[in-house]
Amino acid sequence: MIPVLLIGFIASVALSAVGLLARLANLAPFPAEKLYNWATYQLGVPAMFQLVHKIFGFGEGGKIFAFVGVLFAWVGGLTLLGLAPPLIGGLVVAVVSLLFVNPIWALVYGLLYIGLRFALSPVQTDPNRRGVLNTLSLASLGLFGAGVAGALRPLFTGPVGKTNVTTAAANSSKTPLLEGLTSQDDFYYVSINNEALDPRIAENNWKLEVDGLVKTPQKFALADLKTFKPVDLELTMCCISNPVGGDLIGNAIWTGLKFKDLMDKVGVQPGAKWVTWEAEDGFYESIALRDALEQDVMLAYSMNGEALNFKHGFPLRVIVPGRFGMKQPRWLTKITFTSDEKPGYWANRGWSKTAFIAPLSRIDYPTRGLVFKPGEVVKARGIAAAGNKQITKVEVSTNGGDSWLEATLQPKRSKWAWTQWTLDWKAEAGTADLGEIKSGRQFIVRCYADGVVQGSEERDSLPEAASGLHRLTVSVPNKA
Ligand SMILES: Nc1nc2c(c(=O)[nH]1)N[C@H]1C(S)=C(S)[C@@H](COP(=O)(O)O)O[C@H]1N2
Ligand SMILES: [Mo]
Repeated sequence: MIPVLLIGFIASVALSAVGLLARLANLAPFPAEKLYNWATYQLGVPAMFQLVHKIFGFGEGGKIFAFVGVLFAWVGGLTLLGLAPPLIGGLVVAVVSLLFVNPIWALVYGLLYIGLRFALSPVQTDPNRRGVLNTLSLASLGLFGAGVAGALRPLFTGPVGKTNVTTAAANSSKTPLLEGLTSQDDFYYVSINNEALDPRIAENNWKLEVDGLVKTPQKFALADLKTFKPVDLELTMCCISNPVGGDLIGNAIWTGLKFKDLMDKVGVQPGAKWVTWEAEDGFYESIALRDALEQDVMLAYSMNGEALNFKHGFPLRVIVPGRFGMKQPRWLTKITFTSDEKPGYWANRGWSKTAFIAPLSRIDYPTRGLVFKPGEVVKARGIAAAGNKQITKVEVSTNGGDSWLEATLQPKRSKWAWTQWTLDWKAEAGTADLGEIKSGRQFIVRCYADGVVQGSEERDSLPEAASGLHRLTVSVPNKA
């Protein structure tokens, strides 16, 4: 028994290693990857995606939907027809569902699975099969429970995060957002905590403490902070770990007070050179006082006219224009003025200390793999951002970089906001041989920041943010 297992284990490790080496040396494709591509195709994922895309217009989300939907349909179908052990089916569904951070999906798929089970399974009388069916029911029930719990959670979180905002730019949640803004619900989320463990601060129990090299250390309730003159700032926030073309980036109008106004109130002493921010979850960051003043740092309590929700930092977060998200603590509890620097949570773990946003650009449409007819007009669009530099031009290539077309830039409302770009391209059959997709067209985008072209060198996000150009391939089949 043991030797067989051991041999199997050694064999699979060796096979994987050989496969990986061959792949790294560009000798042969990694078998697992090949298998994945083949299976994806055979199971009908691309067809399902095209359908989802046509009906709902989803891009990346549609792919996940198609992949998981198809997987579940197969797993569920095979299981219920008695062609695969229900335990395996149930486990696959459970694991894939839980991989979705949003438990609502677990509910949706749980229901689907239960529905399929009843629709497809004939009345079982064979006692041997009853055991497996029970396992299946238990798995479905577990999923269903997780989904219900997730769906009900907002009911128990209370109204604490929903205070009103007073500024003119405030949008009620019913008013559609201005073009180019990301809603609080859609805004990306990154945290050192598990989301369930993020702080949920009650307004009554919270005060912002300001001390260190100041004349009068003070504590401010949220209501006190709202007596300062409110300012609105439209600003794009991005995580330093955002991959090229990734979606850990969003743009919102932040409302709060100027950090400078708070400084004037507490009276900063001459020896103060650094500001340290501390947050409820133990996160901390710092910035040179000079930079904090130059760069219009603010303390925000609202986002697109709504109070910050728990996820995005209720009651107060720091906004540091031009820097990555890691410089902008949420759930702020304490500000200390010091003579020395206290490097931040992520800086202490090898990430950039200054975290300036480097020029980046992204293609939002078309998404990878879309199919166009020759002559069809493709309305390409995307975003570009460069922190404290200005986007002066965006160029798009539809032929893998052989030539570049200039995109149209949308007017911006704020120098700290991303620039949206558009480009109409009349689809032509591809000429480049891009492996699998013979008539593929490779789209690439690049931006210019203060007149300088974005670097194309490819680099991972640690420690200074990812670099490289966003590229993706669509297909334009030749007329038959
Ligand atoms: N207190 C606290 N603030 C934090 C973090 C955190 O984990 N804890 N993460 C930072 C990082 S790395 C990013 S990218 C942004 C993300 O903010 P968002 O989730 O509201 O988009 O918050 C920053 N502020
Ligand atoms: Mo981040």
